[in-house]
Amino acid sequence: MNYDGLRDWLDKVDALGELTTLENIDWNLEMGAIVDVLYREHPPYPPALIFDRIKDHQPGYRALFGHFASPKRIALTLGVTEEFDHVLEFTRIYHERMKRSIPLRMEEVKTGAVHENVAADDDINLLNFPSPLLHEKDGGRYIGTGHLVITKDPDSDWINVGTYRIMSQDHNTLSIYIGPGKHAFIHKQKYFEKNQAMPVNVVLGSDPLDWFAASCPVPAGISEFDYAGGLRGLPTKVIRSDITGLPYPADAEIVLEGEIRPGEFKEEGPFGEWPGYYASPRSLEPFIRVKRVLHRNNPIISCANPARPPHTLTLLRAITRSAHVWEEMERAGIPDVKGVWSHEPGPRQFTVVAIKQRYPGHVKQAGVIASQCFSGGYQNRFTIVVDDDIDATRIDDVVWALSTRCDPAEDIDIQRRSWSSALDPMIHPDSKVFLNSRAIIDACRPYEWMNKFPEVAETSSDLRKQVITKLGRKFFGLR
Ligand SMILES: Cc1cc2nc3c(=O)[nH]c(=O)nc-3n(C[C@H](O)[C@H](O)[C@H](O)COP(=O)(O)O)c2cc1C
Ligand SMILES: [Mn+2]
Repeated sequence: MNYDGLRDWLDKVDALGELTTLENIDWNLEMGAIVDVLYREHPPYPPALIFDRIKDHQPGYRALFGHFASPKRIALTLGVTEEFDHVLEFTRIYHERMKRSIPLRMEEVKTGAVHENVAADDDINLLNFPSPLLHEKDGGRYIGTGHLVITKDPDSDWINVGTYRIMSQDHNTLSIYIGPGKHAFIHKQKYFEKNQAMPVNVVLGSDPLDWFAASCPVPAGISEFDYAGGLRGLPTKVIRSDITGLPYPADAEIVLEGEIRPGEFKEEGPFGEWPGYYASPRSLEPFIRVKRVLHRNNPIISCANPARPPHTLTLLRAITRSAHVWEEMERAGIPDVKGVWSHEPGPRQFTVVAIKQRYPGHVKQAGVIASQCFSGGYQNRFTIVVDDDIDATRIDDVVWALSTRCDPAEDIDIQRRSWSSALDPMIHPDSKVFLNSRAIIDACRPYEWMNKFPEVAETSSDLRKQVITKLGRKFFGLR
């Protein structure tokens, strides 16, 4: 293991030169604007940001942004020590790691640092934590944007951990938006069908690997805590709440224990979201009644700032979606997948798959699976299949393939009534049906006359080596 918990992780990120601390900043729009401008302007990998001495809040009560906005920080989190100099290479390493690691059952312990402070019932004041008002048109302060929501399937032992946005309401209630089809949504449906409240734990600040797992499309039935344990090579240490019966990590910064009751709603949103819009209007959503709060001394809340891309989540989303789609394609039996890249400005929505064509129809299979599988299906819009000489991460390469190996009349298929979401800006605000259409684009050389396809006019690899040797790698901007 590369690090031990969030605080050690922060020391290691600092040692990499990728941590900046800012003091005396206002939670009211200033934090959000600083993160937004930095993440849009700073090429290519901005630092992680810690805010301390936040206006109106106790010194030491901190907010962290940008955990996963550099390959080095993601590598630290995953314990990747292999050298890589290309983001697709890193994605392949993560994919291999995912395949090799078997989920490790979480391990129960009795106590942890999170018990340093406990407040129940009337002593609860969630407004003590420095949650930001992130965007100018947000409907409230979002305390949960980089957190864990822990729920249990009422019909089995499955403990799910997901990230679903949470807006502060008052001293002890929080609105939560869980999209249809998400695992906590399915749990909630089951409790509510029996007219029961759903117990829930919320963790605001955790080992970054736990959050990484919570934001990944881990298959139904597998706990993200166990998935994180598998990646870490050590089980996630959890404490079982005597209020909710649900686990929470022993090294959490802040834990909120509570429940969501059927038939109770409060207004939630709007919120600037990952597609880059205030996509869904203010609407009635369920809320969490918090019964007890646990926190470490000087707690750190973990935040994200989704907005017009690029933002704090775009690299994470691109890497995780790409690796999980890659895995699902292999599991579906698609041979010779050479690269998958869900492009940063449209993670999930714009996915490029590179294959080595082996048989007629291979391209279509690859495109349909990539655009409809669990990891790739949610709000997908364009899936482009390219030959393996195309670098799926390079937009100029992809546009070249589209422009020269795709005949729109023949090579674009449209799938209708597919899994979208309330955050899809193309769905009319009055619609309650979150379906979209999507294009699957074949930008490969036609299989049946591939050998007669014009030859690419580029320097051969022997001649390339020759000139690089002559003038040196530096001359060509190569490392
Ligand atoms: C910072 C962040 C915020 C997110 N917010 C939401 C949200 O508000 N609602 C939602 O349904 N999904 C949201 N997601 C996506 C889910 O966390 C993601 O799809 C995850 O895989 C869901 O877990 P599940 O598959 O166990 O449902 C968010 C993800 C991240 C990383
Ligand atoms: Mn899940």
